Amino acid sequence: MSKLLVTGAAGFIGSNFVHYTLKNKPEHQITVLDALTYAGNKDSLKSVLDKITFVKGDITDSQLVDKLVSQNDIVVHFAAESHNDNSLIDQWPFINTNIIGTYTILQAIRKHNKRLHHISTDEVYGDLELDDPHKFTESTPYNPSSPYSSAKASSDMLVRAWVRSFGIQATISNCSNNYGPFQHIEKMIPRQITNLLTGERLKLYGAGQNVRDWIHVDDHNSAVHTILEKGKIGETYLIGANGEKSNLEVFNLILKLMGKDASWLDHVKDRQGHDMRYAIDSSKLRTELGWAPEYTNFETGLRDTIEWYKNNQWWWEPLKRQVEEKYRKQGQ
Ligand code: NAD
Ligand code: TDX
Repeated sequence: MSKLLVTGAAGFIGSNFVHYTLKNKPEHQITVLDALTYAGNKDSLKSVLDKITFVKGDITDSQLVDKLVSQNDIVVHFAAESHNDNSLIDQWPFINTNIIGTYTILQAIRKHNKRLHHISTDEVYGDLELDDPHKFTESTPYNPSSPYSSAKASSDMLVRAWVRSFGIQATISNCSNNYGPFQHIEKMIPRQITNLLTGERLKLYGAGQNVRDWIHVDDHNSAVHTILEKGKIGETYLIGANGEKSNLEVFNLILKLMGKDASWLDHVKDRQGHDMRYAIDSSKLRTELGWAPEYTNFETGLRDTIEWYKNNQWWWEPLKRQVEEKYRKQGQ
């Protein structure tokens, strides 16, 4: 049994991590630390609030972080500003949360000699050409493109430096694009599903050739547990499920699964500095730690996700008008 402090667990992946852990690893005790920013929603944990401790607070609050870290065994650090489009408009929250917040956690981990698992992204590696035969590996040089990914890259560098200089017990994982329930409707897949559910058309950036490497959120979280149990301190593990798809392919699949034709698709303004392609080689995690994904059929996972948004309108509907208003102002 371990006492887990999970940061950012009112968000998409963190809330799924809590549900996954309670179901599959019930021996752990969970405390959540989340600032409930625009991206956090306590309702994502509504069904399990009696089984966890929920603390509303900021990861840059050093006194609070120090206290919570001292009371727990392991910190699983999901909290971040996570949306690339937002990082092109206002950079400070990304610098503050992703860099200063991670620094604050590192200082507490160091002081109390606790274990940290730092959640990061494949975007730290920059992007690949569409015809590049290589995928990202743990030794690919960092080359982030956006304010979001450069702030995440900075946080990874801090973790590595604290391991090397101060010997803290930390691991890092860099995962590809997640999909599944409880994802904020600003993100590509839930935005398109909820557009169709509210009679709006799909909004594809540019020509839609950009490729993302999709993984179901439960597979990301099973990999995080594998690293917590078997990962080697100081190591980085890439998490991916061989799910490369162009955005246009994903949009066409959403149209098909929701019974609409191509007239429901709009091409809108492209993202500034838009990364072309991400692709993960997760051999290290698979061969050294024995992990494998369970959701190997993207269409099935996407169909389940569509069903979830259909059945949980209460969760996303209050946000929809405001999110679309923001995109409309950006020409997207
Ligand atoms: P999200 O935006 O859905 O959730 C982020 C959560 O962090 C929210 O609940 C928010 O309230 C909280 N938070 C933000 N700033 C905070 C602060 N200063 N103090 C405390 N809490 C704060 O993000 P997500 O998509 O669940 O991503 C979680 C993590 O996984 C991030 O570190 C992200 O970089 C990483 N990641 C995401 C993906 C993806 O596809 N979504 C892929 C790879 C890695
Ligand atoms: O309406 C849209 N139309 C569209 O074509 C939106 C919101 C996005 N897109 C495109 C941009 C990207 O090529 O879809 C792709 C995916 O976009 P996002 O959902 O914004 O994700 P991305 O920028 O790839 O980043 C995500 O995966 C890596 C997460 O938001 C990050 O937190 C994670 O690190």
